[in-house]
Amino acid sequence: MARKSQTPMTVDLEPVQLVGPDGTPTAEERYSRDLSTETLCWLYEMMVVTRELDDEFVNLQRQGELALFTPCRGQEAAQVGAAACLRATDWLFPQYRELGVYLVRGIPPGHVGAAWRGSWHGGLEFTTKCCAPMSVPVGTQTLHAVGAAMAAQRLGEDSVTVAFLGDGATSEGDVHEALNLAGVFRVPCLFYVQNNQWAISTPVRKQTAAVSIAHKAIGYGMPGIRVDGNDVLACYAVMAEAAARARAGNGPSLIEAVTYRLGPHTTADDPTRYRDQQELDRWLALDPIPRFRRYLQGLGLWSQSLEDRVAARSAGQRAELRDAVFDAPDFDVDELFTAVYAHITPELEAQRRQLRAELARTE
Ligand SMILES: Cc1ncc(C[n+]2csc(CCOP(=O)(O)OP(=O)(O)O)c2C)c(N)n1
Ligand SMILES: [Mg+2]
Repeated sequence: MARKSQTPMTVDLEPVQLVGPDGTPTAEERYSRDLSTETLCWLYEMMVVTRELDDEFVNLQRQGELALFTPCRGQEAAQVGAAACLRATDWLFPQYRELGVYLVRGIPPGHVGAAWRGSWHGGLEFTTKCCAPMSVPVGTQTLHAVGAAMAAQRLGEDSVTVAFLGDGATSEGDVHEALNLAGVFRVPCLFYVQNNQWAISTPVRKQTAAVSIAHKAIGYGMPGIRVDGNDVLACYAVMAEAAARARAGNGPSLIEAVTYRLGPHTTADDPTRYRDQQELDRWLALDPIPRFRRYLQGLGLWSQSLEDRVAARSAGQRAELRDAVFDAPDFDVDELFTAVYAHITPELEAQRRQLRAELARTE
């Protein structure tokens, strides 16, 4: 028997766009562009800082200081816009490419660096900011996000959780289970898919036979929204609306931010082997940062002093990251065991003793 649902049975294929590629406001009227001057300038600053730090992470990896890195170049608007409208107590469940999200949440870049250096697990510093550690096993974080949302629901909190995932992750069984569970229990979880067109070398057209990723929402009984992932204001507005819906007890949403990964999948990847320059050029013309700068210029909010301030902040953050990575303290192996439960279990205590004994033999 079909269940009555208030969920719309259609999804608009045209992504929500508030600022066009030329930086002028679009005719879209369903969402507001009304943010304070301070917030608008801060969104710009966060996107630039994200890009600058992203470059620094790549440099550090090339210099042998980091094991690997997953650049987010091109996805700054999708990440900054989505994270910026949330509350500090809304739990985030990232995949591994969400540098802009970490920065908006106030996670120090050095802690992200420590995780990629492998010198320290990095997890604890993420969790103090209500952000789960990065998830390299693709899609598994969506189940954690739903579990946390169920907990918030049962505790009567009005917080939401966000699962950040990629287009490739939507093919994982875990993601189906997470979406289904969230839909059935109407939990306050937002599924935020950054469709960056590629899952390593697999293009999105080979990822799904659905009309779009957002269209899958219909099958899970939740709203599906496509948004221009290179338009920071649109990402902000769509996410804010979905978060308000979830907070009011009206269940989950599936948001597809249509964007592009301008760089390689990781520092170990060479994208020229599977995609052509013409495609890259098309997306370079849609770069989210110059677009938003033009928008601020149109409003009379851009100034050389804003640009100088942003450049100074970026340079400071880059230096801070380098210092943190170079001076990272040696990993305290005890944390492998003590950071798992509030009180260490007898099994973990036995493992800790065994590892200490082995280390003592090799020293
Ligand atoms: C369960 C699992 N299967 C395969 C991999 C290998 N893998 C790493 S990243 C990736 C592509 C994921 O693509 P997408 O979800 O679109 O995220 P993006 O890297 O584009 O941000 C794959 C298949 C993995 N890490 N985990
Ligand atoms: Mg992808």
